[in-house]
Amino acid sequence: MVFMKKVVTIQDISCFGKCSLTVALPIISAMGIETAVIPTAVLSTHTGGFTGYTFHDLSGDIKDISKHWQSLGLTFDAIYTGYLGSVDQVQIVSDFFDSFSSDDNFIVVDPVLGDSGHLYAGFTEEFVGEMRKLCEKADYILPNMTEASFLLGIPYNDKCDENSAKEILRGLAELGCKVPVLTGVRSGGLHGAAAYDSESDEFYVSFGKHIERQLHGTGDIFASVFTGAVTLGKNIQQALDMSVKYISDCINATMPCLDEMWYGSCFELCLGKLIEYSSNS
Ligand code: PXL
Repeated sequence: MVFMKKVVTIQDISCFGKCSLTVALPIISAMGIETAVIPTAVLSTHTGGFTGYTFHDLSGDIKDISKHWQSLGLTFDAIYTGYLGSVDQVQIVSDFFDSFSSDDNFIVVDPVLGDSGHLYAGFTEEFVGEMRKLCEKADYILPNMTEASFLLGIPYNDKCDENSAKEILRGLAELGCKVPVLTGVRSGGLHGAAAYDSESDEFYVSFGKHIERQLHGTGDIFASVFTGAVTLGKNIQQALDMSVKYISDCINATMPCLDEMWYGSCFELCLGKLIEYSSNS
């Protein structure tokens, strides 16, 4: 009998725009992992560049889903959260952690707050404070440079090298999570991510190709692959390498249609490679 690994991911559905659940679900499933979802809100598009989008809050449903799942005795190997829409919602997700976390699973918080030095539309300092508290409960957090700067109250640095990354990672670990992972780290002409295991005091880095253009949704892709990789039993270095490699594949696939694809990336074209990476141990 084959026991499949099982992840639950809690984030919004942006109906158009290739981010959050519409990215996490195909990616984690392609890695051979059962993927349960809790949609936190339904938006007509994501908020990063579209205007006039709709937003339907599903905060109340999260509690009901959680109650039903507890009555069924459901358990998960990993709990992974992304974009959350309000302060209340962060608190509800925090309660979900209390109900579903155990010694046998781990929590990944992607503290989605902003990009390029700015908060996403609708986010406030109060929301940042709440997200900081959620990070305390996580085993892994996966901020980009913008999110790290808001979480730590430090200036945004868009050319963060390995040494600065180490300092930021130590600061992020002080928020209370075990393994902070920082994306958007630069090394010469390369771009990648760095991680810090606060229990063993070890740092890890992985780099791929740098492109000057920002591709929307790559943070969600990175977080989904990283979560999947750790769920499959990969160590931190392997999970970083797999995530950075897949992001590189996505960038390469998107290059020919960058102007048309301003709102996302062509990650679908690379799912075959991800299946290969996940099955090679
Ligand atoms: O990619 C992160 C993200 C997720 N969900 C929504 C967003 C964004 C970023 O803009 O707007 C709704």
